[in-house]
Amino acid sequence: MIKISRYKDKTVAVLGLGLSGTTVVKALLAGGAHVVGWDDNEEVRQFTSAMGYTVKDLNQADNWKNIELLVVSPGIPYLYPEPHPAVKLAWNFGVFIDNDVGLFFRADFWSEMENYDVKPKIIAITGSNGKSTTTAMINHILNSFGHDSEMGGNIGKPVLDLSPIKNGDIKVLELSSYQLELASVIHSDVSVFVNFSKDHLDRHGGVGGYFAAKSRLFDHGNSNYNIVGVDEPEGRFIESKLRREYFSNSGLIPVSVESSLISRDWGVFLKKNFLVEWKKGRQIYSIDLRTISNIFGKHNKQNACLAYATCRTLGLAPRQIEKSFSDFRTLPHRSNLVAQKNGVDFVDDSKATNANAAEKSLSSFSNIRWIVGGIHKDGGIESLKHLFPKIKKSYLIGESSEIFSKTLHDYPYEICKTLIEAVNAAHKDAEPGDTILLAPACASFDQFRNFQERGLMFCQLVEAL
Ligand code: UMA
Ligand code: ADP
Repeated sequence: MIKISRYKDKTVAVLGLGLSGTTVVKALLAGGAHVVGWDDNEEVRQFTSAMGYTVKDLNQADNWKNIELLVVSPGIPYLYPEPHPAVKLAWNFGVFIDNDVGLFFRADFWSEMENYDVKPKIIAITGSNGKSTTTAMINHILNSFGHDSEMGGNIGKPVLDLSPIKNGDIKVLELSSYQLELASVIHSDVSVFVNFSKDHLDRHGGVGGYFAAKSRLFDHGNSNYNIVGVDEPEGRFIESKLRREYFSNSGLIPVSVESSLISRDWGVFLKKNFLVEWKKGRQIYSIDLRTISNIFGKHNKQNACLAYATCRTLGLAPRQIEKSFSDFRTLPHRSNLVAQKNGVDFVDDSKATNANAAEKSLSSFSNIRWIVGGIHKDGGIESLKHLFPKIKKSYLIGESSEIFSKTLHDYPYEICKTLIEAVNAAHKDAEPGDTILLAPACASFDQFRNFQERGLMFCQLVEAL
């Protein structure tokens, strides 16, 4: 755990006591702060009550005396669709607001950098889809080179839960739009922009707000190196902005899986399934990604190109990066083949929580029986219409069933309501050669605690067939 000492003897309020909130409480208590905590869920308050913080309802103005700082959890609405009442009170009382990421970048070790022989490094990754996989790949490559590298952030380990920074450490941080929106300070040695598609629009007041939150990582002066996926206009906008601000290309590596970047000083791109590193008008190295089974689909090749480019800025050798790709293990619930029964493949892509992510797995398989639905995002599955002809049948679950049935109306579908019904129905219909694919294109919260629970239940149901 990373201790936060700058609030010693001061009172800090922590809103939301989930993974990040409880870690903030521990980090502040260890640093000698008085911590006032609140979660709107009573069960959570009871569950965490032994941690040593004082429970106070932060929705009540009377409870705001002497509070120096409010730390807000990423899942709590800050501005849109409606600011949380405690956030409004903090604004009214002029209380400084931050989150765990801002506290991480304000921790003591930043002022002690000159004491390290080998300066610790931070790599920060954001984007719409592929953040976790890219984060895990970078961390894997660094560890296989013998670096002391650790990953955290949105990937599931709160940043303050990482081990204290030591000489030569590398921390690889996945940062979501929720985290970037609010962090008081952000700076990294290498920043990575994976890609961009619409997500979380309700929380950011639309696509502009969502992009503004993500692009905070690329504010002038935040990073020494920037690795930017340029296959969407938003990536090209960031690339152009950085080039303009620095009057130089030296710290910038654009990455593409759609076009050859031979016009750039330095670029990494995909050409006929080969990863190509291009620098100063010549090819430096290439890797045949067809031979690496864990890097399947164009989306994973995009993640591999970004991870490769990131590691090159740290001076790692191309041949060694290539070698470590081959023993990279994909994270659970990201297009994993979980079983093969009677010639039918079962694939768990529970992490496909939006249409863009689901598109990648629908494109990667054939003879698909698609389990889809939950809490749908803006635009639903309209953008996937071009893939409907290749889907044998869709099995609709969750809140979105009715609206998705309208989008799918000319194609075979069945409303199943629950995951259990969907797995059973798809299994009953399936023929050898089919793939039963859970790629919901939706958030899970109508029926599950999170995407992990949804994915685990799918695996259990499949095992029991
Ligand atoms: N709560 C309130 N009031 C509210 C809303 C929530 O009190 O109005 C409370 C809940 O009762 C709950 C707590 O807040 O007890 C939950 O806080 P949280 O939603 O911020 O969740 P954490 O457990 O702290 O997990 C967060 C991230 N969650 C979200 O951003 C929603 C995790 O990302 C992250 O792994 C973790 O911090 C560690 O950094 C998850 C996620 O879904 C995986 N991220 C989104 C995504 O990837 O799309 C952005
Ligand atoms: P994130 O952390 O951004 O949600 P993950 O690596 O966890 O990303 O992958 C989430 C889902 O998105 C996976 O289920 C996969 O199908 C899809 N995906 C992975 N990488 C990419 C990518 N580069 N582009 C688009 N979709 C991707």
